[in-house]
Amino acid sequence: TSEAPRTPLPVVVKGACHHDCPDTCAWEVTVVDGVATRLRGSAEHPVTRGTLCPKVNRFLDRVHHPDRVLTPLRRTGPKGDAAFEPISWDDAIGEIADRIGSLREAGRAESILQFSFAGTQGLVQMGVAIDGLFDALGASDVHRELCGTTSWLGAAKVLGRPFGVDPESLRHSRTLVLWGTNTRITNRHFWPVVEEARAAGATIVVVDPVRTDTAREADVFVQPRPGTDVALVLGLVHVLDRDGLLDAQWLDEHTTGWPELRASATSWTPERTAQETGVDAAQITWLARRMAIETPTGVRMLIGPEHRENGTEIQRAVAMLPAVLGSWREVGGGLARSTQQWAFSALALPQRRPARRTVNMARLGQVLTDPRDGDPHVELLFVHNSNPASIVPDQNRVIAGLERDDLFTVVVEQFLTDTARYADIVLPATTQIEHLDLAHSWGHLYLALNQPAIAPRGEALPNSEIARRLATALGLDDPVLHRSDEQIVRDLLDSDHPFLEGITYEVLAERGWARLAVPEGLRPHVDEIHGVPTRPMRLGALDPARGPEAEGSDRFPLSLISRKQHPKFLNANYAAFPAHWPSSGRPSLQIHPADAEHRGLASGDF
Ligand SMILES: Nc1nc2c(c(=O)[nH]1)N[C@H]1C(S)=C(S)[C@@H](COP(=O)(O)OP(=O)(O)OC[C@H]3O[C@@H](n4cnc5c(=O)[nH]c(N)nc54)[C@H](O)[C@@H]3O)O[C@H]1N2
Ligand SMILES: Nc1nc2c(c(=O)[nH]1)N[C@H]1C(S)=C(S)[C@@H](COP(=O)(O)OP(=O)(O)OC[C@H]3O[C@@H](n4cnc5c(=O)[nH]c(N)nc54)[C@H](O)[C@@H]3O)O[C@H]1N2
Ligand code: SF4
Ligand SMILES: [Mo]
Repeated sequence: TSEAPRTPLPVVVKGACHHDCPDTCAWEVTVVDGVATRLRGSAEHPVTRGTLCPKVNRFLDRVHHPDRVLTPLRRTGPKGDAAFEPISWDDAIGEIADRIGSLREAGRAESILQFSFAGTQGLVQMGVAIDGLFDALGASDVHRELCGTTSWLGAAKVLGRPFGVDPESLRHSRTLVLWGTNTRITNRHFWPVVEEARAAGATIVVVDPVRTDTAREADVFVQPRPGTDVALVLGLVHVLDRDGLLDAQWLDEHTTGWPELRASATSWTPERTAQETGVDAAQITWLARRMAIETPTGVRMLIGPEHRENGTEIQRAVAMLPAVLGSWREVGGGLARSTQQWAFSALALPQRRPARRTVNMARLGQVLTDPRDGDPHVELLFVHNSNPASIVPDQNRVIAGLERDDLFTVVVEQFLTDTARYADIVLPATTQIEHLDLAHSWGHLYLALNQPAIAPRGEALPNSEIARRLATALGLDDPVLHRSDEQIVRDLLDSDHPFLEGITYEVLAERGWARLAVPEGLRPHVDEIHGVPTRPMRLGALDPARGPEAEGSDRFPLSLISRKQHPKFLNANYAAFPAHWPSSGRPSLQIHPADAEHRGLASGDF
């Protein structure tokens, strides 16, 4: 199963989308004579339901795009100019291994930094294989924390290990609040669940500072000022308490910190909350009552508000609402957030050897440009699965770092991205239909086996194979570093956790995907989850302060919302493909007419 088929008769190969997207669609690739002729969403998969999305419908064009990097490349011009010559794999691996080897010998292994994120979320190609190599080298490691960690921390402060409810269970909600998430664009395979709930009588509420595509389809749209969500939660708690809508016994048995939360909400009358948030006082009262009375009440949140200065506190506040209300008691109630905890608690993920130095990926620009930042200074940067010149904050500084003459940069990529243009060596990476992987999801409870449908194009190699070749060149012979991709997947599944009951490599290879064996109706943070303590939920005083970005601040009079708004982009992917561009053909900024007018800006200016 780990070889791509090559027969004249059409063969259907099962796989799954690699993108950092909560939907993790299961797909089927039709292959004729080694050529992929068709890609479609699995019709049987309960979340994919036979469709992919506008980003990935043309994925085969991406695989066969003339701009694919298909051989190793060595830089021949100034950094950033994308002037390269093709070289052989032996030369590329040899040169990188020499550089790594001499830094190791000089006792400067920590001046090697691997930088990667979630270009593919497949566990083998995202990290397991390459992490093993860099752990063995004792190199500096990257905290892959640009997405979801702020949100995780906020939720974890309340929930401990923040298992959310299965998003599919929200079809039973009667009140469904999509809080700071743009489902129609970012999590489109969850939308049918929303519609099922609505058809069964649910009211769909969207809480977002922007009237998004999702807000337009809601029954009720609540539009707070950016970052004022903590005040909004305080206002809701105030009404719930004032109107006697809370269950003292539930609070007593399942939570701690209610007295402190209650005290912090005392002054947040609907009127005061309205002043702070811009949401109508009557709507605040309505929402609180609705969430308490028309149950089950489900709250859906991904990561939108985590980009705010007070992002952790916002997530913490929103995570408190279902706890205060006791929504977790009912199937269809509770907080539905990233489901990653479910899969991660079950799979046999390898133990990471603690790296001696760990770099916060958001600080890459600082780390590369300031010799006093971290010791030793980074001399070798190995990028895979990421495009830091585009996705890391403080872009000018990141680029200044990538321009450093004394930095040796390797980029493993499918395309000459903004980052790859600065590389000393570019290594050609396979795409998802050219390699094997195990896909878990942060938006549902299914695992999928992605089997290679076609042979690698040109000389492209999977990240895992690159790690094995480097290990060989560096004389690292620990068998763990030389496991095949299939063996890595088998090892990941080799766990006696009950959620993996009945899920074997063979079952996945045959069916393509399987639902984690999580019992139907299991209520996280109410029921026991295999010995993981998830109770009591921790309430406490909430802090509505918004930090320096608060409105009216002299330093930051405006609040930037950098949301995901293009139906055909996925983070930095596809920006080089005109067929994926917005109709205007260039990036745009939406600004409130009042803010625009007083700066002399009008629609269409650029
Ligand atoms: N088409 C498309 N889909 C994607 C992606 C993509 O790039 N394009 N990226 C994928 C990835 S990596 C991720 S992490 C997910 C993210 O999925 P989401 O979290 O759903 O997406 P975002 O657009 O980051 O944020 C959602 C909403 O949060 C709102 N928001 C911002 N600040 C605040 C605030 O202070 N309070 C409240 N209540 N709302 C606020 C924004 O206006 C936005 O509408 O999407 C995934 N799906
Ligand atoms: N300005 C801005 N910055 C952002 C965000 C934003 O919305 N706006 N969103 C933030 C969020 S939520 C996230 S998740 C991050 C995303 O940050 P990243 O994970 O870095 O972004 P992606 O664009 O998803 O993927 C990066 C690269 O991975 C490559 N890739 C895909 N598959 C493979 C593979 O198998 N092997 C190798 N070697 N490479 C592969 C793709 O070609 C792509 O260029 O960005 C964050 N930063
Ligand atoms: S990007 Fe998301 S919605 Fe599109 S095919 Fe991949 S997993 Fe599905
Ligand atoms: Mo993300």
